[in-house]
Amino acid sequence: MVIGITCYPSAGGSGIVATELGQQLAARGHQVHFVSYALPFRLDKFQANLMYHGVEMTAYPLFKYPPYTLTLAAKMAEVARDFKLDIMHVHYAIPHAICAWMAKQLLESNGDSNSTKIITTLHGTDITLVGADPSYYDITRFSINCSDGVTAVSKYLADETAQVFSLDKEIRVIHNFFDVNRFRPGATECQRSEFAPENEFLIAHVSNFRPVKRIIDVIDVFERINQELPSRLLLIGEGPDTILARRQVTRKGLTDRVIFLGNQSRVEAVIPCADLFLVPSEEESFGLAALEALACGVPVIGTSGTGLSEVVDDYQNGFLLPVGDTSAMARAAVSLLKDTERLNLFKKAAAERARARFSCDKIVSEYEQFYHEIHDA
Ligand code: GMT
Repeated sequence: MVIGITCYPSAGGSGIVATELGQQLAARGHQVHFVSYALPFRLDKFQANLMYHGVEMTAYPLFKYPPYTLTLAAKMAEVARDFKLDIMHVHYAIPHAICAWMAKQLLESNGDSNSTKIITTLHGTDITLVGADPSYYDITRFSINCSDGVTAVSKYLADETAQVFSLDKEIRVIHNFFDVNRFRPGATECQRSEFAPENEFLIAHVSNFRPVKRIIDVIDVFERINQELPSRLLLIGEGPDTILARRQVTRKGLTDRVIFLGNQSRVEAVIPCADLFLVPSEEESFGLAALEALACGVPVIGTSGTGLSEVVDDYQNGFLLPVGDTSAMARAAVSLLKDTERLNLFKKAAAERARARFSCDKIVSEYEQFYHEIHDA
């Protein structure tokens, strides 16, 4: 098939999933066209069947906010027409779903062949935070309804979307996935001793440091663990709360215990070194970072009542606890780290369960199947 993919190119989960999906589809022989304002974060090497089309923006003094949405829609229409896209697959509803709809209107009005089908994948905050905001609500609902096919990365998110937007439309659940050749236990390119001495535990967290990730809770849980078991905290990623995190680490006197690595395009090179992974998010529609940690054989401590419950098997490869209950999270972490036999069982179960349920082979086939269903409908 000929597939267009639009996503945010920055280091967020939706962009990562979109990029890796495009790479996997291209490897299976499909022709894939990325359309975005920058080369996606993990699209860092040449691959046959894969092309990138940058969206240009023209600055003009009248534009307080340059209308990216319009230039994106125009570029999507151009790529759909020139390459005869079968599918235009947009990741993160806002504004990509409405841009795809505008692109189709444009094709139609120009009398161009218009058999391209729009598929929108909902990732989380496009529904739970941004889409549900009154200023975006109607247009988000409209753009979901106008898509030929809609997927959500978890059942939790599909249910939430149907409820928030009172939708009757089918939302296909297609979970996120990982590349089994890259994310696996022991696949590090660095020495664990670069981060922690032999007799200390290594705790890790990866995110875009947005308020929804509750970075202060990460530090709080770590401080409690470290009070009982000497440990180090590895923080990967960057975002608006990075400054907050740095201040908190200094305030708590933990600067020699916490390592800020910033954004890393290949977390799989580092994560297998860790003993435990923390995801105390307020909301998490799926938790791709948690899945990648599990795939590397690292158990996860996360929050219950979120999409993490479809990724982490409570009491088998991690623990899920109420949002904000940092003392319970720390207790669970300490008891697991103290019990070497159980910790090893959790590590083994983490990698095995992740591979059995979320391998790229399994999930990319689900996307292919959905593309065919929508295309042939
Ligand atoms: O807000 C974020 O965490 C970024 C966001 C994104 O779209 O980049 O992440 C969401 O999509 C990921 C990929 O599907 C999911 O794994 C994350 O759980 C989800 N984030 C939230 O729901 C907070």
